[in-house]
Amino acid sequence: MADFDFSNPPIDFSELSDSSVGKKWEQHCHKVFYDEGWVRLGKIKACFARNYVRYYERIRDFQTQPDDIWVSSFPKCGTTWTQEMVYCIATDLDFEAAKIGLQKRFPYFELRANWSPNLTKIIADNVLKSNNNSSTEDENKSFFLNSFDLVDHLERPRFIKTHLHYSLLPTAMKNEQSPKMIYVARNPKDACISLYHHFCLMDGYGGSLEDFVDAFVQDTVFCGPYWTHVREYWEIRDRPNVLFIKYEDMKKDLPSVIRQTANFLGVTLTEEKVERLTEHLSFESMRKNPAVNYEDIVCNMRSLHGTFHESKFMRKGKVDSWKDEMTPEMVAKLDAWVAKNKIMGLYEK
Ligand code: PPS
Repeated sequence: MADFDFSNPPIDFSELSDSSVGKKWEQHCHKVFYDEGWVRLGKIKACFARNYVRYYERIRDFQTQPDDIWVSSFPKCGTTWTQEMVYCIATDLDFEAAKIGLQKRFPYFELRANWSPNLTKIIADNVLKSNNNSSTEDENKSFFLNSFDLVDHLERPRFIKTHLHYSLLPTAMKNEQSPKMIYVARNPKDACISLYHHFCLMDGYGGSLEDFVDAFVQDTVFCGPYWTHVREYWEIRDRPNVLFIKYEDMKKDLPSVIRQTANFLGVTLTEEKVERLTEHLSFESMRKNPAVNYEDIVCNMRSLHGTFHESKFMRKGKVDSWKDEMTPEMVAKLDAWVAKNKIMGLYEK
């Protein structure tokens, strides 16, 4: 992989640093995490770390199993919440099994492609070796080092998380006979503020919120463009193997979304179980649950980038938290961008 030929890539890509906002984004990203810089991939110009080009074919040709269950989302849109809901429903509320870290029982498929070979080496040499607790080490090793291998070797049914745009998914995920997939969407302003804090906390992003909003509306953030991401899944929402849900609906009426998801997965839940699961999935409960709150991973990430950002993975867990921090100028930029791109029927009537 280290001698990969970028002059003859399996997918077209261009440099993110070709635009001034893209260049600024790269400057604010921590060099330990993004030493190879960023690219725009394919026709949709998806914004990823350069390492994705190396893994493009491995992702495209990935073999699915008919009973796989995938959860997909633009980052920070309720992925973890949805994963835990799906896992608990599919296992008929096996809370004992759910004590294992979510990253192990429901791994992040393309994580390996996020991190450059250099970062993977640093993690292998430092983070994992310095972990005294050997069970944590076992649990985290494959998660950190090779997500594709981890997913390949999961027991069936496999639970798989992805942030890939629909058009970048494995070919085997792209038809009505593909495994079941639940997509969770969140309004773009909350996704933006949550991703900003995530990038500062986990990846040592050094820009201001203002810089981040500029990058977000110009689609030069991790996993951008936001609208293409949501639109591609919105267009396939009626396929029998796809369920499209919204973070805001989970906040408003979680029991209903639990029932809808159970129905989609072909599981019958008693009302008592719906109630127990609603409690298990409450923000307060998930915030203190070490199997899903990622506090161990935050700790590892902090030790890598060495900066301290006052936040948590389970940060606010509410709708419209952008109102707490965004200035009228930032909101105006986002509103103009929303007006240009909005998807009728999703957040707009
Ligand atoms: S990631 O890194 O992309 O997988 O992040 P993701 O899980 O998609 O999104 C994290 C945000 O979801 C919030 N969250 C919840 N909100 C309400 N209830 C529950 N149970 C819950 N679990 C996670 C989490 O707090 C992040 O949102 P913000 O707005 O940052 O708080």
